[in-house]
Amino acid sequence: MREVISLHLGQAGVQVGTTCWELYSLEHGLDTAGDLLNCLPNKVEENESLNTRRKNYHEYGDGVKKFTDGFASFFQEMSSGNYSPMAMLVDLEPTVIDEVRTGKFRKLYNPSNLVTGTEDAANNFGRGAYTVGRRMLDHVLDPLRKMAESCEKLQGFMLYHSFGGGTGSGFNALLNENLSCEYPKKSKLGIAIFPSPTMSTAVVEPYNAVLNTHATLEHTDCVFLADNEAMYNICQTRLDIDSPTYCNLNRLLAQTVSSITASLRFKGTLNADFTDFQTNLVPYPRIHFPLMSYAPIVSSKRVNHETLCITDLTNQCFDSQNRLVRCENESGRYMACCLLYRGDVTPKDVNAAIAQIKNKRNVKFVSWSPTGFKVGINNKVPANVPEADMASVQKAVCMLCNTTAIKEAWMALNVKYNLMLEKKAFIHWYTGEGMSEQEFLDAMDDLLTLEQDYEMLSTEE
Ligand SMILES: Nc1nc2c(ncn2[C@@H]2O[C@H](COP(=O)(O)OP(=O)(O)OP(=O)(O)O)[C@@H](O)[C@H]2O)c(=O)[nH]1
Ligand SMILES: [Mg+2]
Repeated sequence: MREVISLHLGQAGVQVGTTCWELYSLEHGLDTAGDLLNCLPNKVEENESLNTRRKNYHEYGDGVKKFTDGFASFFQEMSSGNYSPMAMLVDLEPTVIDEVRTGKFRKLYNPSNLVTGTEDAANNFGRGAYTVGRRMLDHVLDPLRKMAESCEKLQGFMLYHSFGGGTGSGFNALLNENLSCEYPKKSKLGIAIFPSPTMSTAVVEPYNAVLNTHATLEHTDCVFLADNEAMYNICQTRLDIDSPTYCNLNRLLAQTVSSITASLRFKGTLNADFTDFQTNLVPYPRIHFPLMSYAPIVSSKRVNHETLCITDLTNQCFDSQNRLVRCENESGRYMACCLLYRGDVTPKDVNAAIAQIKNKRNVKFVSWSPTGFKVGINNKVPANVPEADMASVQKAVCMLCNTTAIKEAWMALNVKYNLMLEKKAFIHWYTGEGMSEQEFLDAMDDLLTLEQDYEMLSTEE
């Protein structure tokens, strides 16, 4: 068994995370308290009885119960016989996690894995990484160590967080550094909310995002990016939601993340594991920020008017409208591309779809990675929460692509950062928490280099 520990940091990390776990519970047939339900959500699986499922999950050898299914890489069995997410929810302030403690899924989570402090990082990387965050660190590392020790063979960590929040940026940086020390061989994958080009909840988001990226660039292996503006637009235009809320955005993101983790949670014909993602998606250690796309994104109202064949779904993933990060740079070049299919999908259909993509003029790969496709197929049909915005479908695809088009997003971020830094605006909040101006300058240089790296990769013949 190869376990994955999920770490959900700050408001965005926790809220995106709990939305993912709601979906995972449904996919694996668990109720809100983590008890195995009698039936799975999808009709095709109705004939799989509870006993068969228990048997599939467990194997009794020498009187010892062992898991045989990927399910156990994400869920842990409790002494009550119920299952609990192998996850920690962490926030420097209590209100967001208190909602989990009192909400519908309060029995799902192990209370010792819900960690809160008393004052948040106030949108300040410095508070998250140095002052307030540091005081909180041991309260997180202790239960984490316990969880890690209970693993048969820990595969790595998934960190969910925003780039813009003080906890999401600063505490993420601090934790990354500590994880690298304590678990140097374990992979770290991120699911991060990137600051949107025009929507923002705090003026200092660019500072936090750049400081976080600088601090974690050498610690983290791969970070999948989503931005709220892109997801907001998708919800409005594709799912007919007039004023999307975080809940709507998080459901869209959770569905995508679920496709990424499906290959880790379920057996499959062509599965991709943690190392596969990295090997295929990260050509150079620093160039580790793939974009996510998903298809089909369609409301129940419209689903009957759509063709959902594999070729169409694959094509939709290459449409910038289906990307969870806004960057429409058509001159961008693909360096690597993972296509993760779910449901009723055959390798033959996939090969045909990819052959067609290769002939498309607007899908350009860099010359040194001409056919970089990695394919995953998982037969589990996507599930849907009862009040979902998206229609229930029998197949779906998530694309993770490392494209130079992302340099646009970094450029926009760097411009905002540099403008504020030139005027030394808001810097006193950070120096007040013990940070030096030099750290701001180092971060600026590092991110400019990153931008140039992407630029170079996109023009290289
Ligand atoms: N998609 C999504 N984005 C969120 C959510 N909550 C906050 N954000 C975004 O996250 C950024 C702000 O960071 P938060 O996660 O709220 O901050 P935090 O990590 O709790 O840090 P502090 O509150 O400063 O301690 C902004 O860009 C918000 O738009 C959420 O539930 N979903
Ligand atoms: Mg917060």
